[in-house]
Amino acid sequence: MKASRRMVLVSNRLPTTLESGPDGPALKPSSGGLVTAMRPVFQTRKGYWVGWLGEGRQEDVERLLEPRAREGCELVPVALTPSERKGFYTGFSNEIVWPLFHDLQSRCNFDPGYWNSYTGVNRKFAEAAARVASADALIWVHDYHLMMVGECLRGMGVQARMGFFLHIPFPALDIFEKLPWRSQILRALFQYDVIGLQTARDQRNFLECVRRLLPEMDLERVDDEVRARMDGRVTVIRSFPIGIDFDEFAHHAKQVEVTRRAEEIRRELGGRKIVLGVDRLDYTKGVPERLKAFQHFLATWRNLRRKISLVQVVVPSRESIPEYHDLKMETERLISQINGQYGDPGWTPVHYIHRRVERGELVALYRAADTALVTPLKDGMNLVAKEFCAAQEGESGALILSEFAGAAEQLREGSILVNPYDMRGVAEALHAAYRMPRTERMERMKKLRRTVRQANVFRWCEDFCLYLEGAEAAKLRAAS
Ligand code: GDG
Repeated sequence: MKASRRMVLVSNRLPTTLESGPDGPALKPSSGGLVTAMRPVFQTRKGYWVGWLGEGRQEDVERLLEPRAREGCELVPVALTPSERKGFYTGFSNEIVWPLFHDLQSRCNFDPGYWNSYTGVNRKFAEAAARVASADALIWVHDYHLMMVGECLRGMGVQARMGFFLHIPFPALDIFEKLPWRSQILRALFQYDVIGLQTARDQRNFLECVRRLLPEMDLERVDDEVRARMDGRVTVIRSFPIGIDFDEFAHHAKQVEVTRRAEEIRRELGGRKIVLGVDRLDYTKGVPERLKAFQHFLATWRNLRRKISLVQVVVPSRESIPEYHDLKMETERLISQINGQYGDPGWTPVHYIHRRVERGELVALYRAADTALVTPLKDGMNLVAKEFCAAQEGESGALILSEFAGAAEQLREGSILVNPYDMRGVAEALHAAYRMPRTERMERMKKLRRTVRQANVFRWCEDFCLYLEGAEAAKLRAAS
């Protein structure tokens, strides 16, 4: 049956994952930035969301999804075999595209066998989307796992408007060129009507690759968008920096129980200054580098040793990949080294939380923190930086932000920008944040909050959808 509603989201994961619990299989919220961003959008727009639900039996999947379908949000699960998961997800997506697009080419495993699995699974996602998409549907495909879905859909005769949004960075030409399947992927992307990237940096890189690898493409810049023409199709390439649901975060942060919990955290940490890190376990997030910078800080400013603690939340992720396991070991080794070297019975320098914390606890941590240390080696955007600002009810927290996070383009003014590879620089930024007068911190945070409030996730979605709907919608907006 075809859908009467119009939006068909397609992403690797659905917003919920099937997991086995004490009472049998249950649906748990999925983690990660894409799901955090898309969940509020999906709740307001309704429609279909096509993605992988996790490993489970078909009858459990159907039974658990049924109540959601009645609410009008239909989740369309794509079943994958273990070997498909390995070749498509663990292999091509996370051992090739993820490290390469984050400029970490030495971590890539260019196993030629992964490509077939990637294209085969992309076809499966396309088939699932085609089953529910009506002719007037807007199909919105997300992220690096699914770059070939548009081409598959066109091959099946789907004429609907289609957009693609890349949540991770797009690399510079000399890095992208290393991808053995560079031309197939680049060409396939032009089956979409809109290609959305996070930042102007990504748009620049993408265009440089197109100019070199697809020289027949006719490119025309119109303000901040670029129109690409080939074989009678026009594709718009533009940056759409993703945001968060600011009001929801700000509202949540003001709740009595969150306020109480934030005070409790402060008390539990002995009233010391709290520096907070929140990351998925991933080598792009720069956690070991951050720990070394904190170690350098403690070694340099001896007088501040008992006055500050780092709380580092690390959410388990991609545990089937050996590199991620090694990273966990390295992180834990560094934490125990710092705590062993500097801690004493009344003070633990690094508090380590290795699990997904509840949303309320996360917001309480954001509120309790004096400084957020967000230092990815490279990041598409980084929502943690924005969430921290939204939760700063007292408006006095300091944000130390990597210049290689996409968020740095918008949050330059107000944050303390650092090079995450520069241990001394990050330690100095921590010291600057510690010493910064409250009035300056408040002024900076006010600016940050204004930016995050304005460029929120609904605005992002609206902007993207306007382009997805086509030239007519864009003209109407311009005229209004
Ligand atoms: C990709 C891109 C881009 C984290 N720990 C917990 C928890 N989280 C939530 C955060 C945040 C999300 O996970 C992480 O988002 P990021 O943006 O920081 O990072 P990625 O997962 O790598 O996301 C990224 C994003 O897509 C969106 O386009 O910004 O650059 O890599 O929302 O709050 N949530 C809960 N407990 C935790 O312990 N509840």
